[in-house]
Amino acid sequence: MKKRVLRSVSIVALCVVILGCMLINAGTFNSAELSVTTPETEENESQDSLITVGFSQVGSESVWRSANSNSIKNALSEKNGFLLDFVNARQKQENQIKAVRRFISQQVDYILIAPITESGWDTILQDAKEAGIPVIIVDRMVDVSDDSLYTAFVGTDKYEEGRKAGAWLEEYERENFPYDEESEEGPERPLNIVVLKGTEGSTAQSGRSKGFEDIYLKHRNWHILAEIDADFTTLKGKEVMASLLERYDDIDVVISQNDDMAFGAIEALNEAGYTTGIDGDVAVVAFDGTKKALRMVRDGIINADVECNPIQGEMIANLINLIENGQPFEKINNIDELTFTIYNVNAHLNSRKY
Ligand code: GYE
Repeated sequence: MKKRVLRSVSIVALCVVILGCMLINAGTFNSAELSVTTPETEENESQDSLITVGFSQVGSESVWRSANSNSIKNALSEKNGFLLDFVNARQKQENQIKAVRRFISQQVDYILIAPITESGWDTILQDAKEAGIPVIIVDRMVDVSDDSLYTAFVGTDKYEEGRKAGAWLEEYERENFPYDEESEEGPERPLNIVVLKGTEGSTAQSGRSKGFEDIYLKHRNWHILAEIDADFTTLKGKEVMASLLERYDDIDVVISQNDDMAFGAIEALNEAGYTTGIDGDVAVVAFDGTKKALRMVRDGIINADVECNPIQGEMIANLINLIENGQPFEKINNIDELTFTIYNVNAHLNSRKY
């Protein structure tokens, strides 16, 4: 009997211990829950102090574009005080308009747009202005009736880049086909050019075309045989170059409005039996200055590469901080650039990150 009583007592005691443990566990669980809640709240609070930025990027059509996206994502990071909503427009303006409309309805603090083409922006920019949201145009420009529809621009001078390509070609001609009074050749010798254009209607296309054309018009013996849109991609660059080679067998120079199209064009030229670059059959001039292209300049496969600097994130972050603090800022911010040839490329190749 005593034994039974003892057993019951010990069972009760065991239950009490188990129950106690459960309660303690429950307590611990609660305090654990609490400790989870606290940082979350802190996170919300600290997120509230971040500057919210909606960014509509062109797409992912080129090496340049990836470098540009990474630069902006790194500079507009949470650790730098920003909350970035990055939207890839996949080369379609309608996607850009949709994204910007969403940014407006979410009342972000700033809107960044890298516009695919220049036209078609007035209405949506007017909406952003009425909502009181500053808009920073990145990389390419917009063509609007009223410049107050955007707050500032950060990018590069595409017209100047086009002129640099023309200036390089003038020098190339002087070095390779010196004027010979005896032989009727020299500047009279025709120089046949084909242009692989970037996305029609984008600043990168129109600026580079116009800049190059202004030099081109000074030379009676330069002939542009064809100018064709290859949308800034390697695939189209190759396709377009192959079709040009079916039509012309006397191309002296290919002007490719970015590196990626040049990679494709060089492949097509090689497959058709042509060599390129220094001492090659066809001279190649490209734009952007990506690492892969600079290696090809070093190896004498591309003659000249006009730099277009995609590292724009820091400049954008600085600009936003100036606006935030009510300090003066420049409306148009262009980044300085170089032209790479075999003579200077080695000094820049190692430090190139993209
Ligand atoms: O040259 C090209 C890209 O707008 C400057 O767009 C940019 C151009 C760049 O895809 O590679």
